[in-house]
Amino acid sequence: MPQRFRNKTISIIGLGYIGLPSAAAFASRGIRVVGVDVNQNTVDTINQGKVHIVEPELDMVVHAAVTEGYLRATTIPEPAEAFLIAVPTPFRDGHEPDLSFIEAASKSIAPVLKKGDLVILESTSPVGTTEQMASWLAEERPDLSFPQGSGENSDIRIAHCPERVLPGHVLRELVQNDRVVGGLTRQCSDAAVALYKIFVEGECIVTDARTAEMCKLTENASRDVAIAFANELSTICDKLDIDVWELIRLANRHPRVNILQPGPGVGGHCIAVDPWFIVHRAPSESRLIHTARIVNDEKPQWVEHKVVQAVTRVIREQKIGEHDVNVVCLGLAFKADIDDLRASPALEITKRLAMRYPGRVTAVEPNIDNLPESLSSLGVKLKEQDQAIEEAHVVALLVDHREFKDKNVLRNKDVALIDTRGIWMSAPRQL
Ligand code: SAJ
Repeated sequence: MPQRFRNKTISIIGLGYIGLPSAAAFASRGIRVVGVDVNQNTVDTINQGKVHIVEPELDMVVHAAVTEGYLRATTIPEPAEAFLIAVPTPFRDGHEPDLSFIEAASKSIAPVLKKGDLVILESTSPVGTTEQMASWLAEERPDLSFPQGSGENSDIRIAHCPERVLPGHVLRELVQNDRVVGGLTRQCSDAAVALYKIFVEGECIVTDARTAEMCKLTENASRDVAIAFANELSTICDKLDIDVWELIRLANRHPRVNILQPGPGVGGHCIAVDPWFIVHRAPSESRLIHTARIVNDEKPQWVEHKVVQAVTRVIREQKIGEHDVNVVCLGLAFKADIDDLRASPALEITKRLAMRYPGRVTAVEPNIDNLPESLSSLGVKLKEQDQAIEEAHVVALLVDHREFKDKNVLRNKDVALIDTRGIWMSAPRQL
């Protein structure tokens, strides 16, 4: 372990999908960690050695860290030598970045800051936010000096180091991924690198704070644009009666082509959000990034339209009433093999269909036990795959969960299929 943080305390502000795994990673290396969260339930759960989020192996690591006394949670910040801010950065109406959580977190740690401390912003942030955070801290603590005023001689070191981990693989990626570290000065970066080296095995690459902010936004915007290309291809191919999955497989045989997979839209709290932070700061220049957001955001509506067409066809061909048609949505999560329904296109499509066909929509989601209120209140039922398919007239395959990939239960069944993930290509009817 680097000498600099031996026997020191690290405080993580925000114990969510990034903060809690990071806290656990430091604590599991024998570092004293104080986790801070505004939610008392979260704090109580962690102090009992339990977790409030689903992430493979996190429960074990947190349990060990708490039992061995390295990790403790609280609602009120305490003095520490390094503070790591990992709070949400959503957007408001009009896709304007909402920095209020970062502002509140900065102001909450300001009273306990002391000379020599390091503050790192991990939250994905629009360009300029680290400098903004430094100003908030300086306003609260005029008795301390900060890099924006005192350069390398400042009392407090400040850096941005965006998280880049993939949900479902967080503990492994936290350790193995390279980290981009952008200090407000070189010594700020060096202090941050020394901190991350406690558990990061990937390379810590130093740049300035603005480039580090833009780097994270660029990574997610790049993926969003690539997915938008695949989604656009899927609607073009539908119109031209071409199998988009075969097309992409063939095009990807070219040594310099690597097209991603179409889906029902882009979900989660990262890829569908972060590109807007670029668009907001440089609207006239971000034409491609902006358009990709629109293409991906409109895909759920397109899928809904395909389901409606299928229902109409079934009614006509099977001579049944609209009130007798059973629509089954396979998958609700925002991507495969997770239980996270946040900002999920599959959830949005299921809701839209439930409003259109009240009482006729069934959901299958192997990773949850109960439907969210937003669906149960619309009369959606949650069923096992086999039973739901047995009663189905129209099936919308929305998430490529392993349970669906493993077993194509539609074989030999006369149902209309809208396969948004292209995993049941041999199904009897492809719309
Ligand atoms: N998706 C497709 N087609 C694809 C790939 C993804 O439709 O070919 C969809 C998924 O189904 C999902 C959405 O995109 O709805 C996002 O999923 P994802 O797996 O691409 O990304 P996230 O949101 O789980 O995590 C991303 C990652 N960023 C990149 O891969 C550049 C992760 O490394 C980041 O740390 C994370 O965002 C974050 O926190 O910003």
